[in-house]
Amino acid sequence: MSADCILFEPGDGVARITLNRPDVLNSFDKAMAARLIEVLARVADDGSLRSVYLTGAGRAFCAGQDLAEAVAREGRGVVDFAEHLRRTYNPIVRAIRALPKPVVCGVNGAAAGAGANIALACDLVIASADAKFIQAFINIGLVPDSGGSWFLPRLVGTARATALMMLGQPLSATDAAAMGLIYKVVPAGTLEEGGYQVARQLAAQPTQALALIKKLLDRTGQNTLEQQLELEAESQAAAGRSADYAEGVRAFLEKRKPAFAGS
Ligand code: T3D
Repeated sequence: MSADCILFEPGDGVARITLNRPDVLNSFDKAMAARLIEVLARVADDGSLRSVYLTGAGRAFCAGQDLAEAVAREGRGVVDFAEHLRRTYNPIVRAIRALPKPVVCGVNGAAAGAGANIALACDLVIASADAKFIQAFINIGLVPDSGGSWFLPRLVGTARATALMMLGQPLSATDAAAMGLIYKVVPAGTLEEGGYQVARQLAAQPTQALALIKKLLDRTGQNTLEQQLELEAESQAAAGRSADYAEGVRAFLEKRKPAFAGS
């Protein structure tokens, strides 16, 4: 497996992960999917890494499944799409959602198919003004995967999700932000300031509280108000036991900036 298909650059408490197959718009082959799963597991285990910045090399974020590899698979006569998803995209989406650290996706260009939905699985999506989002599956006779049919209706409502999934047309970053699909758009060429710097800021914030917020957001769609109130109570109890809470309050009373250690 070529390690270079995913660049992993830790620094400033941020795990910078770059999808790196620019010649094919960072589309996923089996090796890149496996390497991303491996790198996400490493980030989960490393307490010094307190946020993730996921982006793409070159002019695109990710064009989804490598269609040349998909055709080669068919040529070998073993086309088990379900098994392919279970071994590649599903573990990636699960790893992003289960990571107890915020994941910022810096969408630097086209995000299509599984590439679009892996972006939507991240906690904060920040896109360059020249980026676009495409539920490209229908254009080749497939259905959305990588959590798209779960994330899209929750983010933009059923009417818009239906149109995006059924029509398969590109959605500009500006329109994506306007309809609440992503957090925000930054001018082309400024993702480093607008995207990476957000990941850097998050890496200096109270990591445990951020992980608890992520869990609260993940549960809110399924929970009743009663259940969510109880989860908030339990989460606050956990946050209140953290060293970062003690530091936050001490810093406030001492009128200084808090230095959160992430513990
Ligand atoms: O198979 C399974 O197991 C099921 C899983 C499915 C998951 C999925 O993600 S299905 C969806 C797969 N993705 C797509 O259908 C998107 C295909 N790509 C595009 O529609 C366009 O490339 C874009 C809209 C993303 C960008 O268009 P554009 O005009 O900016 O670039 P381009 O010229 O189309 O692409 C540039 C190169 O990248 C080109 O190669 P070349 O001609 O320079 O040698 C193109 O073939 C290559 N490329 C782009 N996307 C893919 C790809 N090569 C392989 N797989 C791709 N997905």
